[in-house]
Amino acid sequence: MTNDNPETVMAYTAKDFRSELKPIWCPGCGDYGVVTAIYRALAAVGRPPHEIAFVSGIGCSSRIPGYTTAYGFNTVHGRALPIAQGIKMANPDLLVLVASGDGDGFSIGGGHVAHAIRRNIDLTYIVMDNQVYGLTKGQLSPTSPRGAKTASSTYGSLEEAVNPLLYVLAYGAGFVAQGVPADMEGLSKLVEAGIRYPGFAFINIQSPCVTYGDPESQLKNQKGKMRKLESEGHDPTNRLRAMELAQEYGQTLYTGIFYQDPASRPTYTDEVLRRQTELKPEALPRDQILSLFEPK
Ligand SMILES: Cc1ncc(C[n+]2csc(CCOP(=O)(O)OP(=O)(O)O)c2C)c(N)n1
Ligand code: SF4
Repeated sequence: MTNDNPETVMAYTAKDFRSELKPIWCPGCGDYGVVTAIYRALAAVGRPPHEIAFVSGIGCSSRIPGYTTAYGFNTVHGRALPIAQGIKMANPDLLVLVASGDGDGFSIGGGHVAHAIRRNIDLTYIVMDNQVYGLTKGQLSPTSPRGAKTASSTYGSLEEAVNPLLYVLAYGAGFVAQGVPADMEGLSKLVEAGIRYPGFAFINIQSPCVTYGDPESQLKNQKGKMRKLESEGHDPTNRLRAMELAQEYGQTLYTGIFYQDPASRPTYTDEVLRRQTELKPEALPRDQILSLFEPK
């Protein structure tokens, strides 16, 4: 099953996906660029807002669903993925996007990532990785580099950072990419490619926190630092090479698609639907099942 529903692919502009809610991020926060890239990607994909569900956890970055015209669910810290999986399973035709921060996604919610990946649920998982807890005012996050001085590591972090790219590749994610808001064109295309990928797609976005983040990682420095995988001649179907490149996380700012599985594996939803048809040909159609729950 893919994210495209040809019956409802129409012409949209980025504006159609922008809600009336005005973002309250700090001026200069990378998340402004991320939401703009998402508007553009959704316009390119062409599904109407009412066919899209956008789920998030808690954090500055998790405000994103509210700034779009899609159905939104700002859930609880770290639990965006389980809820998004349930939404997708109950509504296989919905296009489901998930937004997290690095804390939301790889600290409190880290345990859920592996399971969403191994089930290959057709979700686009966007993590705004600013290497700090922004919303709670600048504590150490799982992707903060060793030595990072934050509100909760005044003398410098003693811990190694989690590598989100290597983590999802190790669990077998079929689509793994990294982008930066400073490269709006490139980031919009990555988000679009992630949405179009028929399975679990992960996009790590280095989205700087201007208030508590490392001054070196800010937007103005991103263009000079980024190295496009495409220009480096990387073959995105080579998973082992993708893992080698992913080891550079925190040192080299690679952008683009690290890995895209050329053979599209069946998603969990595909498998369930197939088994329902093959093993239970006598199963009731969905509307008849729902009618059983209606009050008499
Ligand atoms: C169960 C629970 N624990 C802790 C918190 C406090 N809390 C809210 S957001 C957050 C971390 C935010 O960091 P991140 O996920 O990286 O997102 P950012 O704000 O940087 O975008 C924490 C610890 C909470 N809301 N719920
Ligand atoms: S605290 Fe950081 S992450 Fe949160 S809105 Fe401000 S700049 Fe963005």
